[in-house]
Amino acid sequence: MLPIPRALLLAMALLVASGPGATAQPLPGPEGPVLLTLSQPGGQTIRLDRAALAAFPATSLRTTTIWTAGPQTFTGVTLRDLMTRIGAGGQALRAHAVNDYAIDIPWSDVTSGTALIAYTRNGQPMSVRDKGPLWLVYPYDSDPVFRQETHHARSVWQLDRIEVIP
Ligand SMILES: Nc1nc2c(c(=O)[nH]1)N[C@H]1C(S)=C(S)[C@@H](COP(=O)(O)O)O[C@H]1N2
Ligand SMILES: [Mo]
Repeated sequence: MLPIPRALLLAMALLVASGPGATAQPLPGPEGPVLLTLSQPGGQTIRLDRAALAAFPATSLRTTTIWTAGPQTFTGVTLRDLMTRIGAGGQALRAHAVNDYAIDIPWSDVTSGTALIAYTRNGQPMSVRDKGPLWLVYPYDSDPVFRQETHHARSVWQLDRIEVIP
């Protein structure tokens, strides 16, 4: 067998790594408590701790909600940024909460970038008692559509698991 130069092997490995699934790169495993588990049919199950969530592009959203008093600043990662990063696609997402509440979120809420997985509210991490540590929120003040029952039902607090529905 002919020896293959190391540099060529490295170049080949890089090509594979940046190939067609360039957005679906492996994420580092969790070191802290897992806040969110993502599962996709036929794909890997991804467990994200706070550090992994904070490593995604952060989005902030200022809005009032029916559950809080006065304008709130939520910071987190949009479903769009998260799904793009893991290379996931489907019809919907099924979002589960620690209390076994679950609801389907149509993919249009992913692509629109309006659904935010918030990990802080007014700059502070949210306790489970305070609807955390993750709360799926929408820009309620920006459009009456977000102030209807449909989007209230999608506003899952104590979010802990998301399943991609193909
Ligand atoms: N974790 C969790 N999030 C949830 C729910 C729930 O039971 N658990 N109910 C949803 C529904 S159906 C609606 S309409 C609103 C209800 O908010 P309310 O209980 O303040 O009326 O929250 C949504 N988010
Ligand atoms: Mo509801």
